[in-house]
Amino acid sequence: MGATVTPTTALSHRPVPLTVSEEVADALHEGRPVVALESNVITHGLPYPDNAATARKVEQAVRAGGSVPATIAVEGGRIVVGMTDADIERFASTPGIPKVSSRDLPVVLAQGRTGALTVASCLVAAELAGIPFFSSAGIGGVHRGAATTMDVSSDLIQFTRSKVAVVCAGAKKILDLGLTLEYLETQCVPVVSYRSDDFPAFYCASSGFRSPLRLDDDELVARSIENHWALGNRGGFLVTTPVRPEEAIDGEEVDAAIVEATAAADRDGIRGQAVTKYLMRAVDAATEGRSSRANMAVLISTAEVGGRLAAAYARLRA
Ligand code: PSU
Ligand code: MN
Repeated sequence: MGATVTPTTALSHRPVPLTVSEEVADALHEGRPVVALESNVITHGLPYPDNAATARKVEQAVRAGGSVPATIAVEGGRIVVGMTDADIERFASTPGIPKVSSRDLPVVLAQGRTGALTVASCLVAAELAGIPFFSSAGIGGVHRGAATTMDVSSDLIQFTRSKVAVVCAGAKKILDLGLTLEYLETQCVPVVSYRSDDFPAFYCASSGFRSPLRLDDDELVARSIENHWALGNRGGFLVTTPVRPEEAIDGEEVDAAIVEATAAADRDGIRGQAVTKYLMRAVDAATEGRSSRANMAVLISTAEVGGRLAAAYARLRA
């Protein structure tokens, strides 16, 4: 059972249908920390049953970090904040649930449909629900070859719009991480590496690029986020934490597979929303499942850091 709340934004005339689970609603009401989690990684990121098991472990990791998890999806035209275990199992095992990014959200809601939310659309939902923290492993970014394809993930654009702090393991290794960092700089999105020097690359500990900023102390991270919003910024704040060394993939090992997969995607005419899943599956096949095992591990370890940092932020505001 969940509480039904109907928030309005300045521009909307009719409230967005939003159901918040009782546990999440209670935590928010009492000022306890909550971490929002996406559902597209369940339906499109990993195969069944690994996706369901990982989603549950990600939620446990958020709890281990001291926060309440809120996995978010759209079900029958309502945004659901705080999916149940049964919801997660159903999303994980039902083929064909569509990937819903920010721009798809209004139509999917109007049609009363069901969908899995990406990082971008999850940030929209988190902000509506009043959740200031979100965690995922590899965010979307500027794709390799974007100079001709113009493929830039909506995740990056949404960081400039939603007041939600994002804890992640950098951006996906399949992307052009130099250009991704340039975009974030241009758009004034702070990028802080937590307890490391480098901007990580998802299941690889380093992208080969240093992070613009490093902080080692939870309270300093929390204060920086608070300052970002106190300064009047409308958008998000990126905190990165690298994959654990024992769970990492060697960058060079996976790079040849990525180059090959990117060329194959081009040959096969893969475009738009389908690109990311195609590339990830191709790299996984080439690495005999090593990349998805590392993907699962980094989702879990990142979620624990997200739980800790959200807790530090809640302590500041207590
Ligand atoms: N993180 C993962 N696996 C994924 C994704 C993230 O470990 O599949 C998904 C997220 O939902 C992210 C999306 O928002 O990939 C980015 O897709 P695109 O590049 O089409 O914007
Ligand atoms: Mn894209």
